[in-house]
Amino acid sequence: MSLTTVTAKPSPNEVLKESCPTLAGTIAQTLADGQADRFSDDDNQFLKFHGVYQQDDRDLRKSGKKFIMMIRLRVPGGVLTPAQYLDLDRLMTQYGNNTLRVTSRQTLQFHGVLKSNLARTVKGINDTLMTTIASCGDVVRNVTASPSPTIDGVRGQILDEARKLSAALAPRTPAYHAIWIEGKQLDLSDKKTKNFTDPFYGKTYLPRKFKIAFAVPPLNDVDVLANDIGLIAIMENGKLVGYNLAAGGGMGRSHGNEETFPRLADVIGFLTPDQVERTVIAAVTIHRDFGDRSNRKHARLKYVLADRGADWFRAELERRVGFKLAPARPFKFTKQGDAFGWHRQADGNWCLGLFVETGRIKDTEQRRMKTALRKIVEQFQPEVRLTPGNNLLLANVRPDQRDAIVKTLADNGVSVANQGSALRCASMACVSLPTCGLGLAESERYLPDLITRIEALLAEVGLSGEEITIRMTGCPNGCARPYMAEIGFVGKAPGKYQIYLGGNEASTRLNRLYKDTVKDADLIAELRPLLARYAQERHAGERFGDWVARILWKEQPTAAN
Ligand code: SRM
Ligand code: SF4
Repeated sequence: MSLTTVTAKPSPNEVLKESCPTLAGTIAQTLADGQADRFSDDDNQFLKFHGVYQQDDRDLRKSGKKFIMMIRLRVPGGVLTPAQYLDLDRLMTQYGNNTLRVTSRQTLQFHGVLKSNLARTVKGINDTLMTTIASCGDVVRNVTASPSPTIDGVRGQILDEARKLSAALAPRTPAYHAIWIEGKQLDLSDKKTKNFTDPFYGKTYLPRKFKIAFAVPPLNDVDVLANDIGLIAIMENGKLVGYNLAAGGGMGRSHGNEETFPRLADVIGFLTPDQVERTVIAAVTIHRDFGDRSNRKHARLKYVLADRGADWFRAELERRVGFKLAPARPFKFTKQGDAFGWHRQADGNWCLGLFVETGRIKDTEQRRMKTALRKIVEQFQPEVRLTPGNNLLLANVRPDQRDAIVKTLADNGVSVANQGSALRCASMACVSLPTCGLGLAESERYLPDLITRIEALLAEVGLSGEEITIRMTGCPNGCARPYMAEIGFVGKAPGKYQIYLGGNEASTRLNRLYKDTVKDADLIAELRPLLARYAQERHAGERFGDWVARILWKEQPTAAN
């Protein structure tokens, strides 16, 4: 792929952003129009920067499109106060589809909000001192950070850094406040507002989204190398001395387009804590200035790195910050994923890790997770921490509250001692149908049953209780980061998936395509011989993904169709 030239024709999104740098579009007018059940296509693009996606329920398409809104919050580091959680639970019950979706970037989504309820829902979110701005759109998205408060005080420091960066990189448009908080159109009689240009992002914002994550080795619970910028904490004698900066990671690809691919971030160098903000902001400006503005499929920072190289990136970054980056310090990740059950915090309180299957907080007949969480948060006031594995932690629980919390969960069908098999608890699925407009195959609604069948298969081949990371997405965009999993299923068409194999436990290795199109009914038959061989041939303690890399990749270096 050639480097982008400045003469290339800008994509339609670039032209649209430049036409209205306030991002106001005609959102306020459409909100005020009681007859309109939807926003225009242009406003749909602007709405994303406000944290809103216009969708339709794909299950109901046969009887005509029924427009609904998805609202995504911006929650750097995924930490909610008890009062915020309760407000969100109330808003979602009143205006959403009665579920809250924990996302793979540590925030929450409301689905199914009608246009007529959109303004009051977003206002309600702001009233609880949260925001939706820049949770979507061509800007820096929700900054993720290792959610566990249990290990040491360092994570508090890192959370502060994530919040600071998130605030520094938030867009400054006055339109958000006018539309959602004051509930009116942007006043363009003011010259400054009329000629608004974002002081950092400029008139056209970024060429594409931009993602930042903080990780604390040895735990890679944020999948740090899948981000545009990763900050890997370096500790010496129990103290945080700085971060290794990694750049150019990302997952998204498109079927049939070999020029799109998942990529691991390159480790570029070491930063002291006081250098972080300036350097990350400079890295975002490299994306802003060198990202491809003519082809959105080639517009992520990973393609700048892939096309120009990590050495070019380091030199450009050093030129922009005005100092040389120190060499990266040694670090090692050994594990990804979330810690379930009870863990003691450094301050003597406790933290409870809860598995939220496919990230959906809801009530079913057997498991009333939503009800249990509301009761617990009302009564015991724990902090709620969202994880990038779509799960959650209840933090700052006093020792004397533990038993009552366990009982409330049990009364509502959620067992703390037995939250699910190791296989299930390590699984992730993206949203896909019925709300995601890009989904080609089922994901969230399909994976739980498939896991049940894989559990049975593991028992059949003598691997009961084995942990294998399995991630499914309904399309190749990679929202559940399937290309990092030991087994990744990627939707190809309705009822058909690609199978990827060979990620590792630390989430530092991309998997590879194993089969290109497999019918859902045939997935177990495809896995059976592989898992049977793995059971026979593995070394002591060897994970499935490592066996795949050691044996299968040598036998089958390229993908079969
Ligand atoms: Fe994503 C688009 C859901 C994390 C890569 N993603 C979408 C949209 C908004 C579909 C759309 O554009 O119309 C999905 C909304 C579905 C719905 O109904 O809710 C959607 N993405 C999600 C979430 C909710 C999946 C989940 O199961 O949790 C995650 C929300 C994260 C957040 O809170 O900000 C989510 N998306 C990711 C990740 C994982 C990550 O960031 O760690 C990725 C891969 C990493 C990356 O960015 O490379 C990801 N989403 C994409 C892409 C492909 C981008 C690319 O570079 O090609 C798209 C499509 C696009 O942007 O055009 C996309
Ligand atoms: Fe939608 Fe594809 Fe993302 Fe799944 S991976 S939520 S199907 S865009």
